[in-house]
Amino acid sequence: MARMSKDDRSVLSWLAFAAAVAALCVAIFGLRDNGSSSSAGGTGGGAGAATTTVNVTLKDFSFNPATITIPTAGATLHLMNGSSGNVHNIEIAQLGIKSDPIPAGGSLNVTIPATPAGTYKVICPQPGHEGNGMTATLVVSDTGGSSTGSAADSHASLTASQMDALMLSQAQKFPAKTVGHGGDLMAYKTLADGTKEFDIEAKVVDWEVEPGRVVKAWTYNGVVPGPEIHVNIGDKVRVVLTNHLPQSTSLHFHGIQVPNVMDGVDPYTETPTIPGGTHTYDFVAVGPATGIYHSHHNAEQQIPDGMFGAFTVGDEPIPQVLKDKGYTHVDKKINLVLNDAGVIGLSLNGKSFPATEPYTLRVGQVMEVTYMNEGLLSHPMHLHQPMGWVIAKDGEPLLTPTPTDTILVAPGERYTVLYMAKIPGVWAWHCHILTHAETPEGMKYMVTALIVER
Ligand SMILES: [Cu+2]
Repeated sequence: MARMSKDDRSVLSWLAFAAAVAALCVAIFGLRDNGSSSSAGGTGGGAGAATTTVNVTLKDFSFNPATITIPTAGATLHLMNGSSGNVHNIEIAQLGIKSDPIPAGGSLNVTIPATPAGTYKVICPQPGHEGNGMTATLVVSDTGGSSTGSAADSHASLTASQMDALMLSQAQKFPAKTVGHGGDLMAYKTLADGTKEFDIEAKVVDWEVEPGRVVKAWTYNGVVPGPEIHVNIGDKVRVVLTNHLPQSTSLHFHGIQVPNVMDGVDPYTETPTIPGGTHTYDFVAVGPATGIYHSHHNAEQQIPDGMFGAFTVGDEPIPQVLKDKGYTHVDKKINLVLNDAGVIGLSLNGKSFPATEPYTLRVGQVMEVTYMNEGLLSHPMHLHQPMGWVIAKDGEPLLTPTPTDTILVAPGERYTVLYMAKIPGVWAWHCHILTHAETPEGMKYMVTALIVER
């Protein structure tokens, strides 16, 4: 399959990309709520009654303010969930405080009793949210005054030109070099009877998600995503899993037709593969299919932390109606695996902007992209300018292709889209949940670019 060449990284025009940045022109801070504190009424409250109320907004994935200051006498936290769709809540483990889950748009009061002066860690205990940075600090002090603004709040006082400078600096880092590249084709051994054997080692490695942010990723063969397994329709396939993790695991072939006993769902279809153990999966490839191999054991941790990779069988056919429009062949094929949780967090193919990978096409060339969502949230993926045509859903060829410039990809879904490059330039390509794409410091997370050359 055509993969990105080294040249793709060298042709970026920064000015053009800055223009693409400007073209995003989104107002993502309309919802920003300045954390404020105010004294509630209650002057008649008895000793120890909280008379201070601090407003705290829970967002995807941060607290505002990020430093919550209250007096030792205690306080009421007025929690507001400012997310567009996620449940959040608050946990201060050292104080034994955990709120009920708050739906998007909802609010809740939590009372913090009289507490010794000190610093306490605040998190959102929803799976993956802490790993995505949803933490804050509770400062209990009688000298600190009211809640201080978070780092994010300080951007409200940035001048326009200061913010522009930060954004330009961030854009110029793209594509940033990081150690490790996932999703390349996996090599295989051919056995005497023609079976293609793929050997997979599940192991924890250091993984650089963005420059300087190195996490303990749970991986297949040491990369995120795991290498792509690609076979032809009718191939005999053997996958040998060796588990070097500190937990048991199992390997499921999501969207790939296999006998039940090869489905990788312990403890139903097999016993778990224990640390140090191996498990062999054998089946004949049915296709075309566009799937994912991933863990099916403690999946809420193992998958977001990195245990996923593309599994493709054959090629998705180009519908005749698109051939008639000039989409006669595919020049470049890529998978974009989406993630938003665990230690990896918001990312495309295991990397977060500016470490994401740009892709290059010449005018008239056709790129086949398969979006695969292995995260916990849905992501509307938007490629500027080139209109795409969806040719397969979850690997099943569509009878009639449908146009798209923004496609909502739910967890577990795969969409295969053909894009034809038409107008030269650097075109931004990102998740359109704006908190997954842009910050006061510029682009971040699920953002990359398509570079169209003449
Ligand atoms: Cu998103």
